[in-house]
Amino acid sequence: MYTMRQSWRWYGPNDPVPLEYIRQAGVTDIVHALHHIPNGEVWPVSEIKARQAIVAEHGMVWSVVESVPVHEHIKTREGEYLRYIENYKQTIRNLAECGIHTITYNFMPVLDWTRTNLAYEMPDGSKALRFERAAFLAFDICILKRPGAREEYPAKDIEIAEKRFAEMSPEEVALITRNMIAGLPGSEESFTLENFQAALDRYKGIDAEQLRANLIFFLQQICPVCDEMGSRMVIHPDDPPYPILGLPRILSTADDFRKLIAAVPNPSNGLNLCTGSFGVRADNDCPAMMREFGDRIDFVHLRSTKRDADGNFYEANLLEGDVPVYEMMKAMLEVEQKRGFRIFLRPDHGHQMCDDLHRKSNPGYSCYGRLRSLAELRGIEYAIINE
Ligand code: DNO
Repeated sequence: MYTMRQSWRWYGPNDPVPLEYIRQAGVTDIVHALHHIPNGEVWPVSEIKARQAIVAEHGMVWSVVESVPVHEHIKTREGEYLRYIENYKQTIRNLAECGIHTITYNFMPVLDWTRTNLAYEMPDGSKALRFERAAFLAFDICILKRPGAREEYPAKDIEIAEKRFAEMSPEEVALITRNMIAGLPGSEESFTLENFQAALDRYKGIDAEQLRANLIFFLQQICPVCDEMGSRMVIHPDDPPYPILGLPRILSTADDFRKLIAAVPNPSNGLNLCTGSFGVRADNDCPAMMREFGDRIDFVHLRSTKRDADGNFYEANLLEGDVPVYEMMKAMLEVEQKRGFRIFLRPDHGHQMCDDLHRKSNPGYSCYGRLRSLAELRGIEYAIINE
């Protein structure tokens, strides 16, 4: 019986949740990146090995990279993109030499994942991450004052933005601005309001089809190296899964991934099925995606979001959101038995709860909150395999 490989994201020696705790969560595999290496530069073998040794001292294995960041020049195909692609290939080779073969990345322009509120209080007193559409509109239209934004949105949205903005204190304006652009953990870029607009402007001539062509070009270069090394690139979906701030997004639905594998059929072209990101759209069926793309899914982020009719969503308790977690687990286990492969599974974006509320942790990457999710996932798996 193949079972999930229980994994956990560790940000490195400064992560407030140390490896000692992670081990006690029952985890076998660590998800990690060399965050101190600037985007676009090669990860040296010596640095990879040094980190592997620290993880090994704690009785676990560094198995998945999240992420080798894709330099903005590669996404826009300008400047030094060819050099960055060569560097990326070398990093893949170096990781393979160290025995690491699963590499997560994303192709979201400018920003990685985005939330307006990092401490949304739940009825039970725990705190969740939230995307509030009105606050987001207020940021785009009234705070950033993005050129063209007023013409893009319907009048009703402009009204919502203005009303929400009028209610905001200067502190709230500063907080939302920071949450939107200062870089959530794992997103390797961070901005000020001034240079943020300049970063958006670099995408002026790039629509979704152009961005997709740039991603395909990137994969056409990288995948042959991965195939040779027995490695796999698993793309993380857009979060939230639709265009924001006038930027194109191209990995938001099953159809987006179908297009990607039609263009680059190499076996190393894979998917990181993040149920919380895809699950924000009612038209995404995560268990069906698992069954359709299972051969290419080596890594899963399991979390559940809860959306409402106004376009807001928050990160719900795992079993109380919109994602059918039990169905997902069944689909994953079926795929594993068929493939004879154990998928890496990590809990994602836990609530801040219990002692998490009194310590600093990376937003979404609390200790107890993720422990709760992992325990629930383990229980579901245990029940299914013992049926
Ligand atoms: C958020 C994460 C993302 C993810 C990247 C992958 O919590 O899931 O930041 O790591 O998009 O490249």
